[in-house]
Amino acid sequence: MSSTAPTKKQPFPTPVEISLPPRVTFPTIYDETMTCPNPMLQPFRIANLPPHFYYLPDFLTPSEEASLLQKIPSQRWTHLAHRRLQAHPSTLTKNNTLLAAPLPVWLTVPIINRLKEYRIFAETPHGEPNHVLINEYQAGEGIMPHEDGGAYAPVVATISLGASICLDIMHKPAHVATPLWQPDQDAMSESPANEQQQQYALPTRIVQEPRSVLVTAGPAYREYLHGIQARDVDEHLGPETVANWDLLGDSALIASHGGRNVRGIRTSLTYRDVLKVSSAASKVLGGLGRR
Ligand SMILES: O=C(O)CCC(=O)C(=O)O
Repeated sequence: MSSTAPTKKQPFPTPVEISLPPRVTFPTIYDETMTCPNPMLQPFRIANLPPHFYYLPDFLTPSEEASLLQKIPSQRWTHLAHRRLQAHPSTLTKNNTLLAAPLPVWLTVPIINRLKEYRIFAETPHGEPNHVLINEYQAGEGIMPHEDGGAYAPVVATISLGASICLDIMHKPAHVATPLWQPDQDAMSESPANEQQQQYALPTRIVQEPRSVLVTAGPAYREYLHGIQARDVDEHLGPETVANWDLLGDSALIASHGGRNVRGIRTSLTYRDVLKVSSAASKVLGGLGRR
């Protein structure tokens, strides 16, 4: 016979337990110095930008790209004035917490393992992305310059699908000419701060080709703004005006069009590691169908 001990009634709502993983240090492979201790990423560093911007062309195959585009659920879009978006597994709560839930398989295979091969999220608290924001831009649409903020570990991997687009990188408006990264102190004393800054001609542009991934981490994540101009054509693209020109998979294609990129429908998948994850809130709110 089973024992039926009386249970104490719990007050509702259940207290929200935020589980922070044991490793909460920020990445050291993406520190303030110019060096890249990750040999997997070193060949892909955008040399004429501050650390740590990496551009990997052909991260996906054309059939993987087609399959991903076909699997994006059509009923989940939120329509904004100049783009539409959807978040997986869900949007964050008002206090930037992710309700614990797995990413759908179509967003993880083969991408997460490939990101792991390059050790891109190796030092973030969860060791892999737990959140994907999908943005879709028609030609003529864009996103205002912004930073991604403190809800996430300072590493983002942006996969581009469908068409090429230019991402603008710029200083924050309150930028003062204080070097944000220094190889060593001697170099600093020999060179005025503004000279150090001029080593990187900002604002600049990164071309994101379909099937590429752009990794933005550490100082690159924290200290700069990124945005996409709402335009139909990106013009004057070449080695002098595009920071990642040498890393592009097909710069000859752009050159053959006279340095012009006629925009098409471009979809981005931004993979991030949300710091605060709540299992308890997930049980309570997840059942209410939050997405
Ligand atoms: O679509 C992109 O490449 C940029 C997206 C972005 O900046 C964001 O989701 O915060």
